[in-house]
Amino acid sequence: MEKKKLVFSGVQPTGNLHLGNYLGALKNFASLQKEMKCIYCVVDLHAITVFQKPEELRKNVFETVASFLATGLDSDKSIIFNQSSVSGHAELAWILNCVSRVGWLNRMTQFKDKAGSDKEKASVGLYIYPNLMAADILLYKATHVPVGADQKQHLELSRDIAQKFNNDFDCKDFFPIPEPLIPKNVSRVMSLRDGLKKMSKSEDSDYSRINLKDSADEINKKIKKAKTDSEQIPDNMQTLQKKPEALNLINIYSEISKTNIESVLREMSGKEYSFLKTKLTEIIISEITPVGKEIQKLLKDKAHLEKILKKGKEKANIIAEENLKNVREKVGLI
Ligand code: AQP
Repeated sequence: MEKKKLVFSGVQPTGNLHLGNYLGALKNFASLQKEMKCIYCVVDLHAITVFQKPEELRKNVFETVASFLATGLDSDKSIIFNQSSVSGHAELAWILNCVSRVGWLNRMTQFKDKAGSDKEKASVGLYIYPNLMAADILLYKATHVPVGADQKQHLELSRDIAQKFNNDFDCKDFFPIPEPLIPKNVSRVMSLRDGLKKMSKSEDSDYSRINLKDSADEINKKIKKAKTDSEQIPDNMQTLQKKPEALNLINIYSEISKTNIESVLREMSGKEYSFLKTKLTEIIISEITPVGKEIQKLLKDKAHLEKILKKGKEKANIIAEENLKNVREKVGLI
C-alpha cells in the first residue's frame, strides 16, 4: 500500500522574509498544498537558538504568518501554527537528542557558520538545532520536506535519526524516511553583494537582499547596486559559472520569468549588465510588491492572525499527541 504523503516545513521568525525564502521555500509551500496535506510551522524555538529580543520575536511570528498567507497559503487547506504552541516538538526533540550522535552533529556546517570563530560561546540550542528540526518533521511523520539547498544537510540528519530510531526500537517503517523537496533551479539564492554567500535575514547589509516588504523604489535601488562586473553578459554557462554574482542574478531572472538559463543567455549575451538589471527589477517588482502589500494588510488584523495560529495549533496538536503516544510506548516511557 502506498504511504500517505504529508508535507512539513518551517520558517524561522528572525526578521523580514526575503527573496531567498520566497523562491527557495514559500513559493513551493503554496503549490504543494494543492496536491498534499501540508503542515507549515513558524519555528520560534529554532529562532531562540540565537538571542532574540522578546518583543521582536513576537512581532516576527506574526510577520511570518502574514508572509505565509500573502504567498498563497490557505489555513483551510494547510495547518499553520507556531512551534512553541505544540509542546510535542520539545518533547520529541529530547528523545531524539538521545538517538542522534555527537559525531553527526559535529559535521553540521551551518553550526560552524553561525557559531563563527568562538564556538564555546554559542548556545547549546544552536548546536542541537538539527535534532529539533528532525523532531519537527517526525512528530507528524512527514514524508516530504520542501526546503532550500542550505537545509539539505540537516534533512539528511533527520533521515539518519529516523532510521536509527526505527532500528534501535525494532520498529521498521515507524518513522517514514523524509524526502527533501529542493527547487531545481534556484535552490540557493545568493546575496546581492557577495555571490558566494546565501541571501539571509541576519546579514547586516539590507542591500544584500530583497525583502518581501520592499517597495518598488527599494527593489530598484538594490538591484542597481547589486554587484556585477564591467564585462558584458557571457554567452555560455562555463563563463557564467565563474561569475557568481552574475550567475545569481540570471538564476533569479530565469526562475521568476520561467525561462531556462540557456534562453536567457541567448537573449542577453553581449549586452551590458544594466540591461539584465532593468529587466530583473521589473520582474521582481511585479512578483514581490503585491506580496509585500498583502503582508502589510494582513498585519493590520492581528486578531485574524491569532485565530489562524490557534486553529492550526489545535489541529497540529491532535496529530502530534497521537504520534507521541506511540513514540513513548516504543521507547518504554510510561
Ligand atoms: N538564500 C536562500 N535561498 C534559498 N532558500 C533559502 N532559504 C533561506 N535562505 C535561502 C530557505 O527558506 C526556508 C526558511 O529559512 P529560515 O528562515 O527558517 O532559516 P535560514 O535558512 O537560516 O534563513 P535565513 O534567511 O538565512 O535566516 P537567518 O539569517 O535568520 O539564519 C528554508 O527552507 C531555507 O532553506
